[in-house]
Amino acid sequence: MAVTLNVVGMTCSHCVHAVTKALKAVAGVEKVSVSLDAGRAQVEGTAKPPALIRAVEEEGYKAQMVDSK
Ligand SMILES: [Cu+2]
Repeated sequence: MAVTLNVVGMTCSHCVHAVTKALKAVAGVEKVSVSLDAGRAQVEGTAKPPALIRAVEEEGYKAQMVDSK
């Protein structure tokens, strides 16, 4: 499964790192790709979208799911 999240609030590479790390820590996540310019995070693996959104929000950013397949 691949989930694309819209992530609001990232302003620099540290934010990208924080979001990437938080998503990678979610059980079932295999691959994470975060784009600062696009404000998007792409996550591959078996983790459920709500768990991914929660992980991003715990870092202080806002996230919405834009695509899941
Ligand atoms: Cu930052």
